[in-house]
Amino acid sequence: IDITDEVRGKKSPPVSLSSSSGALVAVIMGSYSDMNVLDAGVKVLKQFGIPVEQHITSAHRTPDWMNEFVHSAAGKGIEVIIAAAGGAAHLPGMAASHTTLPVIGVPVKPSIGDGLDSVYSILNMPRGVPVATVGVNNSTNAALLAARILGVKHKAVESKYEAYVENAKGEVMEREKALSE
Ligand code: RP5
Repeated sequence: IDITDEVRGKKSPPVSLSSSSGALVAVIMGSYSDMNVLDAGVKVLKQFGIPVEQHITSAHRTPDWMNEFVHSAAGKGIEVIIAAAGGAAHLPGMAASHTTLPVIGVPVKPSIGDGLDSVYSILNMPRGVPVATVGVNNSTNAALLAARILGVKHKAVESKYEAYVENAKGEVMEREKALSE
């Protein structure tokens, strides 16, 4: 669903956002190999007009850089962190332990297995350090959840989300209508 499309004559309202650093969402990943999984989510964020920055901040290979980036994120104007990792997927949880910003974890399917190890690594956090977890490789839902969170404060994002929901509804109903004809 392309929210930038005009659907049935309804045009998505323009989005005007700003923060001190420019980016409102930081997309961080454990490895460059996670990038292809995140492309869909980054595309959604851009369609919503949400400024985003991306970083490789491995919890295992570059723990000091991960700490440094996550600690500095809120001060730079970041409001939501999307963190993707696979296998022993510690990045989202470690990120959540270094910030009070909302962290959305994207479990990445490793080269071996179905990705459930990634899911459990991200989902089973100790009480007090929550990470919102989406489905395996589902960076689209991570981006949409980030948009919902931002929409509470940024009304332009909320309006975009409402347009997105209308478009999604319209697509289903058009297919439903075509089936019953
Ligand atoms: C994790 O290990 C990364 O998030 C990635 O999903 C997985 C494999 O990383 P590479 O060996 O491909 O760099 O840290």
